[in-house]
Amino acid sequence: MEYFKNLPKVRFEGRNSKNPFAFRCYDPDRVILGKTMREHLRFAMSWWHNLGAAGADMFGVGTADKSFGSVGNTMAHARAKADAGFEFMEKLGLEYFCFHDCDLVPEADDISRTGDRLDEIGGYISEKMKATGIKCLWGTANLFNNPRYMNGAGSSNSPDVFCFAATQVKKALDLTVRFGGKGYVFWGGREGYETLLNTDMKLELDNTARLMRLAVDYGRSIGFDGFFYIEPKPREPMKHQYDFDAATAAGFLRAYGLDRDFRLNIEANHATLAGHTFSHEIRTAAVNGMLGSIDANQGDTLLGWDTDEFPFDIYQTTMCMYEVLKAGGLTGGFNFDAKTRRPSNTPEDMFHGYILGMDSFALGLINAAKLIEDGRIEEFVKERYSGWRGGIGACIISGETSLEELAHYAANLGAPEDPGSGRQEYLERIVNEVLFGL
Ligand code: XUL
Ligand code: CO
Repeated sequence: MEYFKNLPKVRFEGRNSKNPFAFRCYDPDRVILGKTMREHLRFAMSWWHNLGAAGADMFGVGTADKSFGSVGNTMAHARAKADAGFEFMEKLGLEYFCFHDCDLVPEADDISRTGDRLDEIGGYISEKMKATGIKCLWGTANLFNNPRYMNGAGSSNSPDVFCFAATQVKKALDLTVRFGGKGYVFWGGREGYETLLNTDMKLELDNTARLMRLAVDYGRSIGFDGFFYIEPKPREPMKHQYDFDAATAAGFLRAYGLDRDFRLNIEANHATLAGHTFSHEIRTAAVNGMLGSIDANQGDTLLGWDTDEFPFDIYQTTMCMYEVLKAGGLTGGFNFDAKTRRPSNTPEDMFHGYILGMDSFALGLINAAKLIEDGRIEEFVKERYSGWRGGIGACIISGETSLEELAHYAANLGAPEDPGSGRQEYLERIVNEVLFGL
């Protein structure tokens, strides 16, 4: 059965195309800086938003029909979602998907029965993967929806709840390995707290790390050779999230000796909620040697929550790709953790969302490569720090000096050399020149 009947396979047609169901920038085979666009970008469909989210918010029920011709909360619906999902990915040329356990099947009352359902759908999806060549970018367990996680999962006050979380992680890892997935994500979900008055923060942090360590040990024992990822997020659902931002997550991973197995999955909307730019979070992950994967979306700075919009802001996609290219690429890919707006409620809108997102990142990649090839920005930064490549700067970097020696040096100088203008406006104009020929 065809689910998106009146919707065609989306192909690259170039900048002159007026066809709304064609890519104008995403040309998978085009080579940019030595790699094809498909290799640079490795786009993934998020099972939850695309096949699950019907637009419900706290003021109203869903507006989109995501039943795919069958009744919700049944295994028949789970299979219909898989069928529709693979048709969608094939039509869009998406080569990867990402999933939570609970996106794939309805949860049963008994967790072992949910596990059986996951095994069943796992077989169904594996067949489709074989038939289409579509791959799994990463898997994860939903440790935030079920009421048992109201006080956290790994960070719950209850060891029983911890064991339920462990059961879900084990099964989600089994599935990820079965799908040949190269990533496994921990997003903090309910790992955080509302008030210190009822919270043992140290125990909660230690236990969150314990769950991750157990996952690494189990994953490696069943042949998972990819990366684990933490996906930082500052707010929502808990007031204080333990994985606040990239710097916090990097410190956490080092403190608990998890940094060999983990990288970070940076999400644009989470970055802005943390009061950072998307590029800041990517750069922070990269300088910590932890840049892994990206959840590609966009927030709304006028709204204080995670709106998960399809990326549209070309400055953001450009500066994201600039950071990614300079960091040497991702271990993962670009997962569209994004959904259409509530009034965009038709199947066509699902296509428009992905076409917008994929073209926005493709253009970001093209622009970022131009910025790198232009070289003026990199050159400026290099020159700005040139003092560190010789003289006293090189001495400090080599560690062959002391505070006394530096104090003596400064006293003899009288005044430091003018550190020079930061030239922000000049650099911003270069960005505009490269983007728009301004
Ligand atoms: C929540 C979020 C999640 C993670 C996976 O804000 O981004 O969908 O990506 O659990
Ligand atoms: Co996400």
